[in-house]
Order: sequence, then C-alpha cells, then structure tokens
Amino acid sequence: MGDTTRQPVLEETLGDAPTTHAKLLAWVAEVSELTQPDSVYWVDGSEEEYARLTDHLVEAGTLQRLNPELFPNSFVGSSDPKDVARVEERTFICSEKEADAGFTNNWMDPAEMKAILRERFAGSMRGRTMYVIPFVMGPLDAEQPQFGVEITDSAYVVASMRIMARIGTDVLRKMEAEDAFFVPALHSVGAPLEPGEADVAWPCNEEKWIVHFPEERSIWSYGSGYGGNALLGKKCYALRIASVIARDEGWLAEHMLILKLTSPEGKAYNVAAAFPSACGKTNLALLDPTVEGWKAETLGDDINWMRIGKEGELRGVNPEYGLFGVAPGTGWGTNPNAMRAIAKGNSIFTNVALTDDGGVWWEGMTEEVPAHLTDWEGNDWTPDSGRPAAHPNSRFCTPISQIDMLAQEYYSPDGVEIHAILFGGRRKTTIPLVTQARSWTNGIFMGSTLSSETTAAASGAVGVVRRDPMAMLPFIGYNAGDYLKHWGTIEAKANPERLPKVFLVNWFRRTADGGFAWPGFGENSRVLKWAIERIEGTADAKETPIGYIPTGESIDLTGLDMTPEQVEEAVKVDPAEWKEELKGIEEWYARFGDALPAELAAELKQLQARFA
Ligand code: GTP
Ligand code: SPV
Ligand code: MN
Repeated sequence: MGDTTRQPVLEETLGDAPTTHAKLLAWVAEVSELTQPDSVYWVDGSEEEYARLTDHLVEAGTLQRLNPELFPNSFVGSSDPKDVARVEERTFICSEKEADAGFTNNWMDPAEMKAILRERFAGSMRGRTMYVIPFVMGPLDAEQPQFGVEITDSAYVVASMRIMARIGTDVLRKMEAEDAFFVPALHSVGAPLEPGEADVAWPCNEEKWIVHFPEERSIWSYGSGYGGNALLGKKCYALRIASVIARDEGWLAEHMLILKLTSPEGKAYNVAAAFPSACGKTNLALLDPTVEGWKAETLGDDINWMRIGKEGELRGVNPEYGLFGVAPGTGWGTNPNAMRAIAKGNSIFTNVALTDDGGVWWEGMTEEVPAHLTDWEGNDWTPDSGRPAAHPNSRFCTPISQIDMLAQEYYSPDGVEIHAILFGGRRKTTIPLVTQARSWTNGIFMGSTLSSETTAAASGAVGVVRRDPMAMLPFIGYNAGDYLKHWGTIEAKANPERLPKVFLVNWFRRTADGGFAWPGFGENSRVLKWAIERIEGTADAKETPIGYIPTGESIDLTGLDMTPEQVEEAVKVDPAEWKEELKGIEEWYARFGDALPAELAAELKQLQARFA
C-alpha cells in the first residue's frame, strides 16, 4: 500500500470553468465551500480516467485487482463491516408537509434536516478530492433526458457510477446545451482527513443520513459508501425522487425487472416484475428458459420507468446502465447468463470472497466449494469455518452491455410495450406459485398487499414477513396511499385493450417437508409461458377467491421431473392460511387511514366475502 494520506490531485480535464451551466457551477462552488475538499475534479467518464481511478483505489487499498486471466479489468473490495447494505431506518423523505411522506417513510422538517446536514457536511471532504459526476438516467437521446449530477468524495462511487449510469462529458455537454434541470445529488462518506492522517481502505461514518427533498428534487447522502446509499442515481434518484416526478407527470417509476419473451410462433411479449430486494429480479431478468422453443432477452433487472405511449400502451424503459447484482446464489447452475456477463470482466465486486488464484467466489457460484479462500473480511476461510465466505449482500457491479441476451430495445429511448406485470415476494406459505388478477384494480390490490420475508439487502433482521407494496416500500418517495391512488389513475389513461395483465407470483413457497414447492430459476419460464397463454386466452385456469390459478395440467412440465399434482400443491389456496393472511392485510390497510383508495378497501371487502 502506498502513501494514502492524500488522494492524487487528478488533472482538470475541462479547465477552470468546466461548464457553462450556471446553476451547476454555482452548486459546485457552494458545495465545495461547505465541504472544503482539497481539490475539485470533473469526471469525464473516459476509459483512461477509469484506469487512473481504479489504479488509485488499488493503491489506497480500497480495491484489489483480480487475476486478469480470470476476470479482466476487474476489481474486488470489502466495505467496512458496518456499511454493508441500505440503511432504511436512516433514510428520510423530507417533504414540506409530513403527510406527504406518509407512514411508510421517515420524515423530518426540511429546514431542520438541512441544518443537521449542513453541520455534518461542513468540512466533511477535507483532505479528499471532490468528484463532480454528470449523469443521465436512461438514454441520453430521450425526448426529455433525466439528468443528475452526483458530487462525491469517494473514488469507489465514481468508478461504480461509471458502470451503473451513463456519465461524463457527453452528458454534461447535452445538459449545458439544453440548460437542463438536473437532480443535485450530494454524497460524502463523512470521513475528513486531518493533515498527515492516514486514510482507511473503506472510509465511512458511524452516523448515516440518506435524505431526499422531494419538492426540490434533491438528495443528500452522508456516512455510507455502499450501494443504494451512495450510488445516488439508483434507488435515491431513479426510484424515490423519480416516483415523485412520475406522480406529478403521470407516469410510474418502479422497482422492476423487464424481460422480453418470444414464443415459438415468434410473438414477443414484455414482462415487468416487481420483487423486493434480493427476491429474484436479476435472476428472472437473465432467465435461461427451460421450456422448449421460447427465447428470453433482458431489458432491465432492477428499475423500470413506465410511461403511457401514443396508442395508450404502457411502455417501460430501464434507466440504468449496469447490474448491481446479489452475488450469493448467482452461479453457473442457476444463472449462467449473469456468470457469462461477469466473466467478461470490467466489473467491481464488493464483499465477496477471494480465491487463491486471484479470482472471486461466493456461496452458490460453483457446486464445488474451494478448499481455501480469503473471506470478505480478509480472513482465511475453509469449508468448515462455519460462516459464509461472502457477505449475504455481496454484489457484482457489471456493465449491462456485457449481457449476451440483452435485447436491442434496451437502447431505445421509447422502451418497450409492457404486456404483463408480475408482483412477487418471498413467502414460505399461503401465496400460490402464480395467481392471475381479475382486473387492473384487483392487480393493484395484489401489488399493494404484497408481502415478503426481509433479506440482507437492507440492514436489520432477516426473514421477517412484512408488507412491501409493489416491492417499493423502501423506495416510494411520497405518501404510500397517494402512490396507490396514482397506480389507479393509469387505467383511465391507458387503452383498455393494451393494459398489462397482472399476476402474483411466489417462487419461494415450501412444501410440508421444507423443500421448495417449485424449482425456480430457469423453470420459471414455465410459469411465464402460462401467463402469456392466459393473455392469449389459451391456458386453463381455476377461479379461486384470490384470482385465477393454473390447473395442474396447464403448466408445461415437459422435461421436468414434476407431476401436475405437485403443481396443484404449489398453487393451492388454503382457506386456513388465508384467514391469517386476511388479518395481516386488514392490519396493513388500517395503517393507511384515509389515504387508502376506496376501490382497494372495496377489493378487500370482496375478498373477505369470497372466503366467508
Ligand atoms: P436486488 O438486487 O437486491 O434488488 O435483488 P434481486 O431482486 O435482483 O434478487 P436476485 O435475482 O439477485 O436474487 C436474490 C436471491 O434469490 C439469490 O440468492 C437467488 O439465488 C435467489 N433466487 C432468485 N430466483 C430464485 C428462484 O426462482 N427460486 C429460488 N429458490 N431462489 C431464487
Ligand atoms: C436493492 O436493495 O434493491 C438493490 C441493492 O438493488 S441497492 O443498490 O443497495 O439498493
Ligand atoms: Mn433492487
């Protein structure tokens, strides 16, 4: 490790006045006055710059270069053990009025919050470089490009942002030409360096603040260098702030993958699916269909911006540029498409284990477990160490362009028509493998009552069932009741013939012996086939109180060692389980108070009546 007391002052790429965008210049000046960095650097997004940044991160001990024969141009780093996931309890929506944040969000008066944050940010970049990253979420040639600028004192964030979003000088030039609005996104790890003080590999602060000002459309993030806390284009902008913009402009910003499926007859369908964090979006987005004759192509794995198209169809765009995927469970057996994308290199891995030959490993990557590893915390590890080698929320960060099965339409600013929407959670009981909603409103009911066991993607207890409306609980940037109302307004704006059909899925149901009721992963293509055949009107279904479920014979089991009776078990609606579930839904809906849309209260009443 070299002298890490100072980050090298990277040369200015754009001279003294790097932009003609007056608002941006003023904001950069204001922030640098407040945070007192050693130097200010405008990120150009070039490959050469990326090489310098990663060299610097290697020298600082934040990253290690992987064996280029195994993973070319790739790096691995470990975070501080106290900075490994999103921190929902430290995430705030600071709307002017508390009611506009609603009961699902933490709230504080914006002026009060600004006072706290100014204190934290004062001098917070001392001894560090302040990086200015112009970025755009979605294609730069969109009709209305959604610009942002992240200011950060973390080179790791800059390198990761280059993978996850379109960044750099091209973006800045377009922003200037249009004198465009941009979301100011301020980030500091909150670890200033005194003169002569040595840096640590992963600077961060015990105290974390992930704060959104929805009216101002601004973001202030302090104290964490990790994932959704720090890569501000992702959850903070593309979901929390964008959901507010979407409410005001009549569209939807959702926590969804987008997958294109082509039937053996050559007909294409695009499916969007909302599953909570670490519940299978990336896996379904990179699906390797096991069902004969079907082709799958990826459009997105985490975020879907949906607007109403010219013909009243719902169109989805993935605003991201990379994958920030859960590593554990991603393997050659379960997700070979992700593995192939990762193997092309150009990736940053965080909190995974290191193999002795300079590669990476995590639980589930290969069937054979290596005899020796260096675990994510840098300790020696063997299979009988009794602890996981990779952190459960360890991640790979990889350019989306490296996915072989990426759909061409990914690059289109108009996106794709969405034909089906899936809501899904991680539930051991009660929720069938798949259920088709009776109507759009019934589909919103399913989404609004979605529930899932918590995962390692957020700090806190794992495995606790909680309601997670549209898989957006931690990401709705305003009042959750208003959010559900907004979903309701889509029906009137859309062409009724073109409204997506809605389904509820659960890949995680267990049988009495504790095993999974459904094999999942590539086999999920069989469920998607059924859903599409329902749209086409050719698949059989059975009506139940909660919606339409497949008959045992209607799921294509060709080549799968499973019987129609086992399918019936996986889709069964058990009245005793639903009696409990209805109680949970009732309690959940009660929390919305007056903000609950009347048509959803009516949906619950009807469901209760059907079970009575
Ligand atoms: P975020 O990036 O946090 O939003 O997560 P995600 O929704 O993209 O989840 P991901 O696809 O990364 O999957 C998370 C975990 O669920 C991994 O450990 C997977 O192996 C597991 N998983 C995904 N799909 C299935 C499935 O169909 N069946 C089972 N049993 N497990 C699955
Ligand atoms: C999630 O938690 O939903 C993620 C990971 O996709 S993070 O970027 O940390 O939000
Ligand atoms: Mn996610």
